[in-house]
Amino acid sequence: MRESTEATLGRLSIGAIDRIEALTVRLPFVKPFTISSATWTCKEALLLRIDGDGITGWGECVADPDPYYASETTSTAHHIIKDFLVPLLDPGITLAELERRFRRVRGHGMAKATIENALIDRIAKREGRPLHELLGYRRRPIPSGISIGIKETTEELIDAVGEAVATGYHRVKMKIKRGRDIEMVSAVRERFPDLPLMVDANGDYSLQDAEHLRQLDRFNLTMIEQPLSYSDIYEHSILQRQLATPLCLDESIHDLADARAAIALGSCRIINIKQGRVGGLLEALRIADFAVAHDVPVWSGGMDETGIGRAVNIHLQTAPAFSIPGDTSETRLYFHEDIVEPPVELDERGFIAVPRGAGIGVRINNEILKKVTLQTERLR
Ligand code: OSB
Ligand code: MG
Repeated sequence: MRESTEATLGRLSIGAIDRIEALTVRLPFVKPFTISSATWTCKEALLLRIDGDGITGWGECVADPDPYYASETTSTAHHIIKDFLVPLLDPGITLAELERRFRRVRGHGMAKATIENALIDRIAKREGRPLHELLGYRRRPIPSGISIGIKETTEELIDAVGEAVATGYHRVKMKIKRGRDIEMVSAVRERFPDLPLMVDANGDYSLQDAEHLRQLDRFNLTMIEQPLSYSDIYEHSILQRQLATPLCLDESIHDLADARAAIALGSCRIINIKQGRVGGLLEALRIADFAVAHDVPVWSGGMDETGIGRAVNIHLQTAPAFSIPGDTSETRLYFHEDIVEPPVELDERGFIAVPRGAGIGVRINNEILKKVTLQTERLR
């Protein structure tokens, strides 16, 4: 993050806090989503609502109910938020002070991001400014990419890719795993020779698979995301030296220190930044600026968020450092009905318009929210 941005944001006061509420919601997916380590049929998420001076801020935790993508879960996030992070919130402290206090809590970036997001939404609404403007960036159309899960058959996969291309997505990511890789990538590449295409293994391979993974080099992929373990940085540096295709790290990057280590070791040539994974918007911007200064481009990943988290990711991508289309796709791919309005839609050229309202700039549909809420708990 530019020093001026860091200072400006750091000085903002979190303001009044009258009430904090945690909600657990469950939204059925339009279709199941499969990665190498999990299949999800619905989005179960922890939401945080922070009220103060009549202004409401919303934050969405990107953790899943299970630890199959990351070690944090909705339950661990709820625990950490309720018992360790909320007690650190004093009205009127600055965002810089908030981050300083949060550092005592080791890890739990997803839990921290939930609170940070809700507070920043509330601050932006208080100032009557859209989130991207508060972060210091101008509106721009956001190019959209799509992440396609592992399919039962090659035909299903080709259909999904074809639909994505017809809709206008700027690049397609396909999930792979051991035994469901070369053949499927080959089929997609043959059918779509010029498509910007990448793969994401969610850590399914080991270094012993290096020779096997080298076969991917012939498909002109823009990158291979997280081929090795969710926690590894070192072995990716060995693998990267054996592959022509750029590696991209997702799971392994929890904060700026991880990004520095990965870049210094040559573990990746691209980074997938999920603000909800790295502790929030401020750390995401620090990683983005550090990476870009070291010639490592970044893009914004997604966690199948509801419209709350999706809106945050859209605002973040106005930062010029985000130079590659992200995993922010149209709402209709995930949900029949979402808890916010309006839904994310692509224009005829495959771009997303940044919401214009104050804060995250989308409205909560209370009727739908009520319908999908499993549990509500007052934390303050
Ligand atoms: O690895 O990027 C990933 C979804 C859930 C968990 C992990 C990942 C993903 C995606 C989908 O790829 C991103 C999205 O469409 O929001
Ligand atoms: Mg990924």
